[in-house]
Amino acid sequence: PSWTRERTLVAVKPDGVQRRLVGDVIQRFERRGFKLVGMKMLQVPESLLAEHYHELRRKPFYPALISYMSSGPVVAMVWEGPNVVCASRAMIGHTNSAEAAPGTIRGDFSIHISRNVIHASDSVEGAQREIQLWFQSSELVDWADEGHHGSAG
Ligand code: DGI
Repeated sequence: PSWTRERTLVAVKPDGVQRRLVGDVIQRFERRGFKLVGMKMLQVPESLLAEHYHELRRKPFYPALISYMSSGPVVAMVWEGPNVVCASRAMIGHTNSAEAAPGTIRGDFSIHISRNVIHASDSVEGAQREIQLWFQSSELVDWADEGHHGSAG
């Protein structure tokens, strides 16, 4: 491809799994034209969450965040495509659900920042770090895009 191959980590959080929103999330990313290259369901170990949310460790909401993220399984995915990091942040919407625009995942499905349904990496560097943290390289599939999905290119 002409674009440098960009990937991002997306995770449907425990509330999203409980509410059967996994399919809707996948459908939005597929319809947009992004390519799924990794996916798994897991009960996220606290050690992984501690690394994932390292920057937030001193925030007052951190213990509640870790307990929420440990409250049930998560569906983690790696999506690939041009500007997928930036595009997926726009698709998930503002961190604070109250400010998330209708049409975004959070804007359509969430009313509170502490139950905001989905995670997506917020920078290209962050995405690389998170993908390495959440996935073994053997869990990522580099499949050929044969152009059957209808979008150009
Ligand atoms: O990348 P985001 O998930 O949009 O946002 P982030 O990396 O700043 O924060 C990670 C998660 O932590 C976020 O999805 C929800 C939670 N969080 C962030 N700020 C607050 C918060 N939870 C509460 N209760 N209050 C906050 O101010």
